[in-house]
Order: sequence, then structure tokens, then C-alpha cells
Amino acid sequence: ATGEDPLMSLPKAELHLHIEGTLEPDLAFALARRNGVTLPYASVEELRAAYRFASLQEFLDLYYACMSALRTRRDFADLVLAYLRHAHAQGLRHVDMFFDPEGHTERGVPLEEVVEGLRDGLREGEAELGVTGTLVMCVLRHLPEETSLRTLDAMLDRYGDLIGTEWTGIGLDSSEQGNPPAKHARVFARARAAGLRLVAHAGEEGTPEDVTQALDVLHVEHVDHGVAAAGSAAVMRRLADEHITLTVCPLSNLALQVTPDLARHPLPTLIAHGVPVTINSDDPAYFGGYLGDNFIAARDRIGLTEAQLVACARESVDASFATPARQAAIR
Ligand code: ES4
Ligand code: ZN
Repeated sequence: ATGEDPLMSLPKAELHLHIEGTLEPDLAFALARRNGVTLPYASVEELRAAYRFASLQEFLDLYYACMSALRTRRDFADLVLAYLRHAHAQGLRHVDMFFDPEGHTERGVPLEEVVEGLRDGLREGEAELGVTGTLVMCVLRHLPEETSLRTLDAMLDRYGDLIGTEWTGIGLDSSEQGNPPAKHARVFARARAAGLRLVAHAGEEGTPEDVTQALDVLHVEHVDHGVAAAGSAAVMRRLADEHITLTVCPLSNLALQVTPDLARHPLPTLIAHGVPVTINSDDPAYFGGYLGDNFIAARDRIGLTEAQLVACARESVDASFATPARQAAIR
């Protein structure tokens, strides 16, 4: 089916993609072997069988466990290349790629191995496929704000010269319950002053008020997920009026039981209220589909029209952190 469906060849940007969430079980075991790391699963089959999640936290526990396979600069480059090849075959032209520096530094992997590997992968992928990408560091909201501040400062120290080119933004991810946007307000203020663009996960498992708080306190320009906004006409009106783009991830929402059924997904409600939306894959190795697969699910299982899907793809390019010249080349 890949390549035949017109949605697969529709040019798209991906604005909500955790590179660590692209680690497929076969690559996880190959990297673990290469690094002498033991994964908490005996085989690829046993790991795949663990992909049943009742909540975001159940997923995150597995996501952090599998990260232990990633240790070296070459591991991160290989991870990026595998993702770019897969997503390019589904119409990807540009990605603003999330990564979790603390997911690696907290277990002893030097920041430079992570960032240099991701940069290598993006450079090699552009040469091979013509796909462009930028990096968006995410801070883990379950950690103390002091930790996030140190992580941002370490990134600014070593990679501040990449801001606005290879490194475009900062995001906020991990466990939403009990970790509201305001917990990391100082990190976002510092990032904003440094010239980074701001995004945050909000209203995934949370409430419309979490979306509002991300806007009022963090001053983000996109809200990642944000599907809880569909519960408030006032919040949707604000997103429409201020042109705040939501980076929606249908197969993720289904896998984490944010929605019980794609037929009841909030995307049509958000679109009906004029909210700018994009479609993304989030953690495609874990949630059963890459970017084009999410577009197909939005058509066949949510019921979006061809015109609505084309508008989502167009919005993804326009709202991306690619340069204006690159955006024009993709459109
Ligand atoms: C994530 Cl789906 C999701 N939500 C929050 N944090 C995350 N990190 C990776 N995937
Ligand atoms: Zn996410």
C-alpha cells in the first residue's frame, strides 16, 4: 500500500516526532547487542508483545526502558536515518525532531554523543533523501525544574551557535498528570530569551485549562496534542483566533486510550471550530504507524475529507520551523 495511496505521496512536514519513539524492536536489539546492553525483554517478539498501554505512563515506562540500547553517536545517527527512510517513503519532506536529552544524560550518556549523532543522521538523511530537519530539545516535565534549567544551560553552552538553524526549539514532554506547564516556566522564559521557538505537550491526558496554561505561562506557538481543547468552545476559539497550531497524533491517542475509538476522535470538532491542526506520528515504533499511516487513519477511521487532509499537510509545512525558502520549496 505504501506509495500507492495518494496520501502517502502528499508532501508533509512532521512537527511532533520523538526520535527515541522511532526505535523499532529489531533496531533496539541490534544496538543493545552492539553495546553489550541487556534489554528487559528476551526477544523482539516479547518486546512487541509488551506494546499494550492503558495510559501514557505505561507507555513511558517502556519508552525509557528501551532507550538503554542507545549509547553512542553512531546509535543516534542510525536511529535518525532509519526514521527518515521510513517517513520519507510516506511523504515526509521536513521534520522538527524532538529529542529528550535528559533521557540519555540521566543514565550517563554524554550530551555530545546524543546531539552529534542526531546531527550526523540529519545530515546523512538530507544527502540521501533530500529531507530536511531541525532539532527541538524537550525537557522531561516529571523532573525538577532545576534539572531542566541545567539541561537547557548545557545545550546553550555547547550548541548555542546552532540556534535558528540546526536547533530551532524547546518542548516539554513526559508525564502530564501532576506536572503542569507552569512547573517549567523559568526554563521556557530562558529559552525564549535565547531565541528558541517554544512548544509544549498539553491537553493530551489533561484538560482545556492545561492548554490555556501552556499559552499564558509558557507562551508556546504550538501545542503538542492539545486534543483536550475540544472540551471547551472558548479554548478552541482562542486557538483559532491566535492561530496556535495543534500537533495531533491520531494513532498515539488510540494506543494510549486518550480516545476510546478513532470514530470518536476530537479532530473533526477542532477543525469545525477553526483550530489549526496538523497530523503527526509521535512515537511511531510504539503506536503502530508512521506519518502517512496517521493520515490514512484520519481519513478511513476518523472520517476527514481529502480537502481537510490536504489542509493539514499544508499547515504542517507552514507551521514548521523550516526556513521560508524551504517551506516554499516543499509547497
Ligand atoms: C510522549 Cl505521547 C507522549 N506524551 C508525552 N511525552 C512523551 N514522550 C514521548 N512520547
Ligand atoms: Zn509526544
